[in-house]
Amino acid sequence: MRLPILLSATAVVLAAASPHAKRAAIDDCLKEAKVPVTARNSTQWKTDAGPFNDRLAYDPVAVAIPTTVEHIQAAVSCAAELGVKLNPKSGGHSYASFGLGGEDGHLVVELDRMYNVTLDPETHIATVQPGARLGHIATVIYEEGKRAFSHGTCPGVGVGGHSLHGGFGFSSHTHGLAVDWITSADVVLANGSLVTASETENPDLFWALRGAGSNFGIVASFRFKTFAVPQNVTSYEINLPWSNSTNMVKGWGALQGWLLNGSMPEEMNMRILGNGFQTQLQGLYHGNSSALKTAIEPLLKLLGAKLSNVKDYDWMEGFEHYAYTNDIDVTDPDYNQSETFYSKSLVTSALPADVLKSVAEYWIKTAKKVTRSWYIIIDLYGGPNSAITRVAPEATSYAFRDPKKHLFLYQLYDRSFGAYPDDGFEFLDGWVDAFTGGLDAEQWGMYINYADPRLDRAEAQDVYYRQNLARLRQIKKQVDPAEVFYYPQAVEPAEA
Ligand code: ABL
Repeated sequence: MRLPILLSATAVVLAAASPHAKRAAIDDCLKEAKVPVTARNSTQWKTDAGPFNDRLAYDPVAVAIPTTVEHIQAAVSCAAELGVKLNPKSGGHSYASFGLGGEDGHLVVELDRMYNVTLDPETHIATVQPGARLGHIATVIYEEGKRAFSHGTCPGVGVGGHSLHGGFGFSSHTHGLAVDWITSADVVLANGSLVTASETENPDLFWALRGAGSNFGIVASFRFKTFAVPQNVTSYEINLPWSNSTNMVKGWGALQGWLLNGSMPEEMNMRILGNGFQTQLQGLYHGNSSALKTAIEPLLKLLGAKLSNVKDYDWMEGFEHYAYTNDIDVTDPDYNQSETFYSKSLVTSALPADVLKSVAEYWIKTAKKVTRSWYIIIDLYGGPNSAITRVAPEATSYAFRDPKKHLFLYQLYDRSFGAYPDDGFEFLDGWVDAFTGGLDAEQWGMYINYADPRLDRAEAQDVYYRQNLARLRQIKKQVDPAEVFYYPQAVEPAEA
């Protein structure tokens, strides 16, 4: 194994070298170490080096396609030695293309050939390779043992980014974030070594991985606890009569009060979905439709609204419902979904009346007039019965666990068909300002799984990690002082 080299002679020379020389040096190193790579200009290169967000295409210096842990270690050692920045790419769904480095010239470690998932029949622990996609994991653990974990709605998203930065989905109010189910991980560090991280082994690293993982190493193997799938789940919708800002303020205020006073049962998972055509609640109840109907009745009264589209499902049908596809078990290395968009996120406390008003007015007066394909998702994230905020705020580096401060999670998403317009950004910027303008910094943050690449590095670190940033920077200094794992919003090592 190679020792950590902070700034080797080669690295110094290469830092100033032309992209072409850098490429040749990395190619040679990977070849010598027998790490499989994707040939530049091949069809496969287009898939492996292609972004999920077509707005943000980058040109990697090389793409390694490891099939073993040793390949991952060797790729990391090459990057460290040559002073090339490196990023793991699990499913490749980063909104900011951080799996590609978020800029040109990085070594991409494309993990999607490593997607094996096994379930221990006794402990119900799933061992998961780092390039497994959420739909594949869900399928295997369901088929082998009727088990589940907190996956999101998109089956093609990779386990790495999803679970190392939080991992929210339609199980999270009931069972918490994906990050909460990790029991241990084998991690390749910047010096090429392989270590185990758990509560008892390398606990600082384990803490850092569970919220800010992409900054600290490449997980080569995850171990997840799993939960028994509920026998039934029920999907449902509630159309909201929020066509003007007065109704919206009133309805949203009532919904927020209902969430805050503990009326949302643990089994319920729910979000507001708003777009150019409709505003509705959508949910997945972990239980059957008759139990749902009883549990939701008080809310319907409060909102003066009706249940619609109620569907009884088994667990995997519930996944398919919100994935809008039956194609859940995704393992194909040619998988290459993409779209063109700008997205922003928020996590906020309960909204004071003046903030509700400015947000609702922006929604009605500005958003409704934007003709691109935008949507806003507002997850009913916290509240007294949420499994997410039951975990102690300091237990993991994931920053948003305070029952008093973290009530809603938001994804704002503006998609264009064709190039995204230069004057498009102000739309979501303005909407986010309508929230944050009336909140204190401690009442809001942002979620890196919906990364906004237009934040500068200092601001990004602050809003993603808040009170946990100082400790993350200390750990970064210990395990990756030369910033081998780097992207434009990566955690900076603490100063000496
Ligand atoms: C996410 O993180 C959301 O959870 C999904 O709901 C979202 O999917 C994807 N990312 C987007 O990359 C979208 C669908 O693509 C849209 O067709 C749909 O209108 C929207 O969700 C809201 O349901």
